[in-house]
Amino acid sequence: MPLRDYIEKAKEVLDKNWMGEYTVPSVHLYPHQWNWDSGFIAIGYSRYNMERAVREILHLFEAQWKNGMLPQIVFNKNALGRYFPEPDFWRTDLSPYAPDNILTSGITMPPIHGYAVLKMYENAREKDRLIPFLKFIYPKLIKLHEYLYLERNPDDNGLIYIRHPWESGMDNSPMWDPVLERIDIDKVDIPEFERKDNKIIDPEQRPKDIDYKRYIYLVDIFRKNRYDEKRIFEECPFIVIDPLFNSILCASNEALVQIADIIKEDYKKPEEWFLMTARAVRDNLFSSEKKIFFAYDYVQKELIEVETAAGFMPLFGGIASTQQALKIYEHLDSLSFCRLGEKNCFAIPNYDKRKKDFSPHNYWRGPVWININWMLYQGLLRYKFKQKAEHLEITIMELPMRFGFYEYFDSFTGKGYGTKDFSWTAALFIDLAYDMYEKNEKRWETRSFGRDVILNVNGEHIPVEDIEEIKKDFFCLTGKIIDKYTRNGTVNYDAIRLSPEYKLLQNTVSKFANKDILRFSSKEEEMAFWINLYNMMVIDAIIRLNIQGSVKEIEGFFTNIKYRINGKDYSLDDIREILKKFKDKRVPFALVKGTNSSPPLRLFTKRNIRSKLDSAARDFIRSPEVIILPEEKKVLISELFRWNEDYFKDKEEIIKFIKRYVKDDIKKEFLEKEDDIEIRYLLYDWTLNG
Ligand code: 2M8
Repeated sequence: MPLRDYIEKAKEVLDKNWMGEYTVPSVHLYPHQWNWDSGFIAIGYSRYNMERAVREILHLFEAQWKNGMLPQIVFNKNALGRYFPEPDFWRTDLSPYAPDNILTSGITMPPIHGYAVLKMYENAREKDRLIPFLKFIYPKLIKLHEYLYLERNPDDNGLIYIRHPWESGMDNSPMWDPVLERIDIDKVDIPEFERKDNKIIDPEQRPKDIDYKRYIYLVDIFRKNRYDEKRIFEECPFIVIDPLFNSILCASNEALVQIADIIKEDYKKPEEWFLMTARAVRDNLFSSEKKIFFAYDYVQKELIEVETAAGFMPLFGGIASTQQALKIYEHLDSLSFCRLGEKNCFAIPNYDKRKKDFSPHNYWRGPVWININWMLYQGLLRYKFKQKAEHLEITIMELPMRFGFYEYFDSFTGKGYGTKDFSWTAALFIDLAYDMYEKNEKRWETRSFGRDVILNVNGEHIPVEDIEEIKKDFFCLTGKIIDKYTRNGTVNYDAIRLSPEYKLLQNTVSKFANKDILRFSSKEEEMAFWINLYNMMVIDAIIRLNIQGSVKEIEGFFTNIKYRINGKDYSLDDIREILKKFKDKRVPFALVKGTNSSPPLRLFTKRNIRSKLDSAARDFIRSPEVIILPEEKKVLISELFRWNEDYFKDKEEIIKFIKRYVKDDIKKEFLEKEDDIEIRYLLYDWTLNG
């Protein structure tokens, strides 16, 4: 299905959740308007329906409290009774600040709105038409931030606290465990209540009852104190400084500076706020040893040393110093949070997946969330971690494409959890998909040589040498380069460029130009030679042509870039043609194209070729490039299959081949028995694998 059709599907989700003035996160589970959800949703709308984006934000700000607080939930009076807790429980009417005639909860959420409004402006085709909206909303955004800096900034240093896990948006994050566990539910009074969420969604995927008891205990403190911030601050056991909340605040402060500039307002205030909070987060929440930012428990006066995705969010807020960014990147791109090229690992899970209490399916305790990944994607771009950013971009688009617009996803299998048809998943998918459309053509600035480029001819006189020796050198250097400079599918092109092995390899391949090296003692040797040659030629071309982002930068990469062998020139496509004569379906999975979607590099020799081809095919079939979904009667596969029609003539051949390498019994049985399987192709990630 083309990308355009998925965009339509995402729009259908938003249409379904659109209530006329705002969008609910999900009709069944969350039937009201939510604070930060609306920010993300407005970003999605601004790509194709600016009027809705504007109305979404306006409706939320109509419910802004008189003290500036923007509530977590704006309740729909006609949908009461389906969610817990609702206004009868919150009793915000006890506060002098609650808005008149509008029902809300009594807490706030991460202030993404300044950032979202700027994005709307950036996405607007007719920018001038958005100016009145910017002028109207700007003072309200300032008022929201003012509330945070006045009421939630106890040390006056810009570190803003939250007073409920729901305010973090990451409700049952393991980050909050140590703080919540101090509330001894047997010793405190907890009002009676009845949950609704776990009747709609499998309780295994939701917070536990004990969590809810503590959530409710906190709400009870708020209402008893009539939402008076000072009194709550004295009594509340949950006062924490969250790196996610503060990073989002910084991103919005920065956006407010820009908005002020656009509408010609003074931007001193948001600028000062940005600098103050950024500095305080840098100085107080960073752990150089653990390579991450932590939350701070204001009551215990200590860092909460629990590693979650929130700890990378200072990339999004533009807070991290360059050194801090490099440090946290090491942690972000590691086995704890899915490393580039790691098998069966999607995007960035919300919690360190190597921890014992990591859960792949429970809410904020492990699964992948699209909004968090979307913000991390922006942060990675900002700090120029380009390869990871582009890989993340594709993965977070693929999750909903492959599995549906779910609330959260399993980072090992990609399966969707929580509610279906979730608004911010759809909205942020739209945002990325529109970007992808715009970028696709001009994604990589292409260069064309308009002629063949022969890589291995440098005009030097090559002395006569034994052909077998040359070939031996070639195999040996290929092995060394793969061993030393590649790891889990990632190639360190810069290190290869400077390495002695690469110099020798260049020298060796230049000897091919006028030597008859195409004489082989066996079919195995010939196959291994061509496969290695293909893979090394890709590396050589990437380095010599100084390719930065993708082989797509070079027009005719596969047809015009060539090696000369004994006077005849061979392009990568020519080599692929030659390899076809062996009629071995595993070959396409041994060839590397220098992309993130390529299989990892391997050395092939006449001795190991049979087993290596087998492991290449097996690893590919068991990687995220092939997804088998028995419940949906679908198999999602890499475009590689489509490009190798000579090997795979029809669906039956593809299925038969995949079946050979599938481990899981249920999937195997499905492939054997089901005759109505739908094949779909995945996005191919052309980003350079290095
Ligand atoms: C979830 O939180 C609400 C409470 O705010 C809930 O569990 O009932 C969180 O995922 C939160 O981040 C999100 O804004 C909200 C609505 O999507 O649901």
